[in-house]
Amino acid sequence: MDRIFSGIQPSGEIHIGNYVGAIRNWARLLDQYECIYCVVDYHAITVDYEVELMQRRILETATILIACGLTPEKCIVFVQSHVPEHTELAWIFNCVTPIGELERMTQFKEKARQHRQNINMGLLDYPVLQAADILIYKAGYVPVGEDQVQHVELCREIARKFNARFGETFPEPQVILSTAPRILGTDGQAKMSKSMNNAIGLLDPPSIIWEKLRTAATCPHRERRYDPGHPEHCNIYTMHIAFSKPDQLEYVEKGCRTASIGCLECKEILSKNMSEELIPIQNRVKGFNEKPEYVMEVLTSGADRARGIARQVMEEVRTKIGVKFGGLETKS
Ligand code: AQP
Repeated sequence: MDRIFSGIQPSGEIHIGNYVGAIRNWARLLDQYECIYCVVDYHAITVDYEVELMQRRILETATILIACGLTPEKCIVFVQSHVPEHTELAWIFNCVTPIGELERMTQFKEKARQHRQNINMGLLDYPVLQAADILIYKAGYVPVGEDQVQHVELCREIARKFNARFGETFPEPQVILSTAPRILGTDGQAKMSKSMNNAIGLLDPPSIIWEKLRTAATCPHRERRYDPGHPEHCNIYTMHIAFSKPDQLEYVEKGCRTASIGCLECKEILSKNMSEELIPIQNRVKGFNEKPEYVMEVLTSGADRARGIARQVMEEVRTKIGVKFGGLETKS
């Protein structure tokens, strides 16, 4: 079975962009691949964060993954910092990665703009650690949202450079995109993001979902109720693609183009479908919150299983780069 790796940062409340762009897709791939999913806490410390909140965020994120169906019977779920081989391999990858490649990453430029007071080395190095996350498991596939495609391309380049310098070791992983790889925020402008005030939370109750959708931006070309709209330019329609069944999708698409339905009706249908899909997940999260020891156990055994693979790959890497004392005795 081919292997998949993907990760999510415990950097805030998980939102429906994370869900339809990544997590739901991860669950759909469980039967076809050997899957390894990770809460990437070391990535989340590249921007300012509240230390007291971090542990709760890690547990909340892991709980959501398990509630979305990523159970230990079907995949490995663990926390990045519990497997130190990730950061060890990242150091080695640093030594084959040109700085210029990192400086041109769109996410780095955006984050550097957002966090001018804290443009640290980790922010620049983020994609190298991400490449190590993927390649320490020799994963062939990486299911992510569209915003991460550039990083996976760099991961492939890092694999190529390492292989060219030290011999064939790593695969060049391919991206797997979901059917909704880019959800914009409720502002209809920027990508929906944990760190922006534009997200619909995966744990939002129906009343909050409706309130956020009711006031969310729609097709920018449809100024009045009787103007025909352009669903392909409307973030609400993109969310319909993610949450609505084909017949309803057709109804809102035609209704929008012909102005036979208004944006409010379109949003009501979406709000209902979204809540219907999220409520069972929210109920499972509530159940897991009552037994946090179960989630901790899943993460502990997940880290053990992940480490079993990561240790072997690091041994191979140390040998290939010439630092391993293969059979040589050290003088005391
Ligand atoms: N708006 C989105 N639409 C589709 N997919 C998305 N993803 C994130 N936002 C959207 C995908 O979710 C996975 C986990 O993302 P992440 O937590 O590792 O980091 P991110 O992409 O930086 O997510 P955020 O929400 O924007 O977090 P912050 O604000 O902390 O930077 C990834 O596969 C991502 O593509």
